[in-house]
Amino acid sequence: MANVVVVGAQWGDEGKGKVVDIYTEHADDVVRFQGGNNAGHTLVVGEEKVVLHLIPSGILHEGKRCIIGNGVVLDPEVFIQEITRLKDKGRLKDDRALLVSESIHIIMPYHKRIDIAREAKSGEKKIGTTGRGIGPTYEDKIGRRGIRLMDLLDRDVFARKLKENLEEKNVILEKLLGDKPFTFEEIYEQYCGYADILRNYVADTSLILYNDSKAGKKLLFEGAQGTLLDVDHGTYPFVTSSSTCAGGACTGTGMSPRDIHEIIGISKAYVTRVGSGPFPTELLDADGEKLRQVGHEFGATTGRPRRCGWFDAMVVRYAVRVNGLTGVALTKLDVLNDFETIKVCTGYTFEGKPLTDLPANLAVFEKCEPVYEELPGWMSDISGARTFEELPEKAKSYVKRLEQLIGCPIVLVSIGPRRDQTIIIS
Ligand code: 2SA
Ligand code: MG
Repeated sequence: MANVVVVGAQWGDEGKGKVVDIYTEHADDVVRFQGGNNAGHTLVVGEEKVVLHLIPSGILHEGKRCIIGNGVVLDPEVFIQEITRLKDKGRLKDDRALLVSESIHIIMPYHKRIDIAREAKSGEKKIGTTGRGIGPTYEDKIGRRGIRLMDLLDRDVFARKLKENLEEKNVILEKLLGDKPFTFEEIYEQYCGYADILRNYVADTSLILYNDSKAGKKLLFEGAQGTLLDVDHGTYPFVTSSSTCAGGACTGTGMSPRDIHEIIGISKAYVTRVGSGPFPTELLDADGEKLRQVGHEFGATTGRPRRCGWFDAMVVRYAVRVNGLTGVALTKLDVLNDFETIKVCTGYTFEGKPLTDLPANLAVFEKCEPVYEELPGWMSDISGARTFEELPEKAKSYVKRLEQLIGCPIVLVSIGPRRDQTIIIS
């Protein structure tokens, strides 16, 4: 295995954390390339449960280098909380095991306030954001007025940029959103304090990755959210504001596409989504509630109940295409243990006509009807299986059918939260 990108193949929360944790054993550097603390990776290491929002989960393995690339947006307060918690637990003994790009954009208090105020004002049309200031921070990045880590580390540059930004942000907050403005002082001193801690982690991460890769080290790129939440390729506007697809691993780190060798998509054996937007296979009945309860489908970041539905092969087939997936890891198969019949969406119809590919137009997507195929459930506990052969015939048939429908090999099946509850197929 060489350099690997792991991305979500659905709407996020596919169980990437666990799969990344497994792949980490073969990697030297673990890298995040987009998103921020809107992500939430829950990991179970032995008896210990660890939730990480910003720091790559590779940090739980000694001797790995963890990198937060330029494509991420960083909330210094959350970053400092996470390192403090890790250190309290005896982890992150060497500060240089964690490096942050000097070009990373910083989430400011006004970004969070604008995110929350805009959502509150949007009523029916709200996106259902995590309220972490992610969108407004990326807006400033693309609008060329963002504050990067290198700016924050220079007190004069930071003062100038903060003043310029506040002039505009306070107008937005007060006049447009009816919210409280910020004073320069309340942010400046606090953020200069954060800068003193961040200084220990800053690096030219693009150069480090290049040199590591050239030296034969293995890099693992850890995506957050999922393909259908990509700002370009997702269900816009019900998306996050970053490039969640495999291409984001290059723009978000400075690595060349030629240095990526494997792209693994993570997909649940069913589908979940948090926030608003189309979801053709959503179940609003007892089956949906059963998936939520059995699968513990509540957001790791906000605790919100996730919307649940049957596996949608249209969605994952699309993820195979736009990411160029070389393999799919299928997670949470065990959540389906107790269903007599399992439905799988093989295609959609729109106004009675069949569709073979996902519609780009949201108005069409919203009106798509799923076409289902029914498969028999295995009605037994599979969490003890350790090889594909040990799975019940009906569970094997389910996995094989999904593989056919998505047109990509399923290389791993996860049947429980623990590391050992994983079947590696190839
Ligand atoms: P934002 O905050 O601007 O990124 O929100 C925009 C949309 O993106 C969705 N989104 C997510 N969907 C699933 N999982 C996410 N991360 C957390 C987790 C979610 C949580 O990993 O558990 O705890 O609630 C995530 N992050 C963003 C969001 O719901 C909006 O639809
Ligand atoms: Mg998650």
